[in-house]
Amino acid sequence: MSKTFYITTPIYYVNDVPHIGHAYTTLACDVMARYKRSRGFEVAFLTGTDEHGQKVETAAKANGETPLELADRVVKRFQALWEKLNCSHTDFIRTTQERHKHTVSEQFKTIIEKGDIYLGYYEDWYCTPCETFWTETQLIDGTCPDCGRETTKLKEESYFFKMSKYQDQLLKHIEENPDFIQPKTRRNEILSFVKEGLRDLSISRTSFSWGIPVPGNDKHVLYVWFDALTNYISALGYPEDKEGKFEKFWPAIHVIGKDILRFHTVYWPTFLMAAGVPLPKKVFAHGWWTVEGQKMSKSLRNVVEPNMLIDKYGVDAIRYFLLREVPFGLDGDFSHSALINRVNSDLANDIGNLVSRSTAMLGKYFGGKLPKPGAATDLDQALIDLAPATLQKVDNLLEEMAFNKALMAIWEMISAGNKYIDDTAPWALAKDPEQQERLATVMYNLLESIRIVALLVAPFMPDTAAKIIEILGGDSNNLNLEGQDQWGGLQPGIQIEKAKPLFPRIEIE
Ligand code: ME8
Repeated sequence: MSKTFYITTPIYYVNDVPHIGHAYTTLACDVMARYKRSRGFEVAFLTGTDEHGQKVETAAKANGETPLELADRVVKRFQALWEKLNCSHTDFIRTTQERHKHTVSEQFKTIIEKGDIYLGYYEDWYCTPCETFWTETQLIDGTCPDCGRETTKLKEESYFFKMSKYQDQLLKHIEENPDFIQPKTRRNEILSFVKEGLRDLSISRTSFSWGIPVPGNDKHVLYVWFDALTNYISALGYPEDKEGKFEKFWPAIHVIGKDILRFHTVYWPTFLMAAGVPLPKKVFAHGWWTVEGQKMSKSLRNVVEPNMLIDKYGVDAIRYFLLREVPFGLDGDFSHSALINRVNSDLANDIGNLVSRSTAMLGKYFGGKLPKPGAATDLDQALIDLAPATLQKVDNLLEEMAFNKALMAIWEMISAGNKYIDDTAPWALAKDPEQQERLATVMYNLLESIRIVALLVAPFMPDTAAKIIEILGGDSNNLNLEGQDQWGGLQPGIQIEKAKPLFPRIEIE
């Protein structure tokens, strides 16, 4: 049976332009997608845009354009950023696409035919920016408990989804599948939310029109979350599944920010239960980035613009920093000084120096021709054994999406390489004619450990990995671990050029 892997980002609202938070989620998914490919999986990696709803309608009106004009304009910015960030998604879904609208309508029809959707009246406090209804008791001083903004009382005819009916089934699922919601703190949060009791959910609106019409009653448009969440299966061609993608890839792993946890772990699973669709494998909610200690917001004018960062520091530096700096799942703070420190110490110093020192010495002592290694001493064996141990560690850590720990494990191998140089002192061996075989062994081991490091960092820093593999005379189009992760991949006799610095040091302005 072929190994498959399906990972998704949230679909981003088009009323905002992409910022570092969006880039973070997409990047995390990209690393997982690349890693799984590297391990021989067939990967579906989905991202896209959420284009319906009152927020988008309002933003478009304010700009004097139609909602679709706004969406068409902003979607390009997301697509361009993902390209610039080197994201390897296999599909990009827009909720205004026919394929999506079709699946959403079918999903509604299935659930209403089952008797789990009914028509009623809705009266509650509505927060337009969050597209969420709140009960009187949930409000904080009359404002939205999530964003603190004004809410308004709305009464409208609405279709309701019988979410309450699925409370026990959902609770059971979460309890029986400890990995379903990650990290653990988020799981506990949702467990207590569900235990408090689920209300039926209003899933249609009559107060605006920018959305997917309710099948059979076009006075109503579907609630934006009923619409948006369905993207994860509409992209696979559900329900007809003409191309067999649903059969092949579902269920997915959803990566989201902590802000949209409830939608993904309560609403979405209960919709799926009602429709008779298996639940996602896992929902991982990561933390939020603040900027220099403050919440990112347009009004504070501190929104970190990823394009600018990539232009200034390079794409791999950004990719590395975002996943190395903060444990995935916790909140983190973005600052230029932290970024510069990481680039200078981890990239310019650690990995950069390892590659440039090693290739320079090979040039100096062997004219760049990789020698054949002799017998391994204990010191050599320790470096050689570190490779399978690190590979195993990284496999396990990435299974848990512990990106920062996986990078730390790789960096232990990089540090071991640098220490190996200091311990073996090739410059001293070079002076001693009796030590030429020893020097050959040292040089071979060093370069071979760099080859494995390059394959390990490839999902995080694909350009850098490709550069290193090219320097080592390999095929930079094949950065797969599968079939290449055994010690001894470099063939003695190949010619290796001295590497140019991979990451120039950044001087602090
Ligand atoms: O919620 N730090 O879209 P959205 C980290 N359309 N991540 C952040 C962040 C920050 N400061 N700010 C945003 C929506 N994010 C819906 C999703 S899915 C069916 C529908 C990331 O454009 C994080 O992943 O508001 C968050 O979940 C997402 O952007 C919200 O994007």
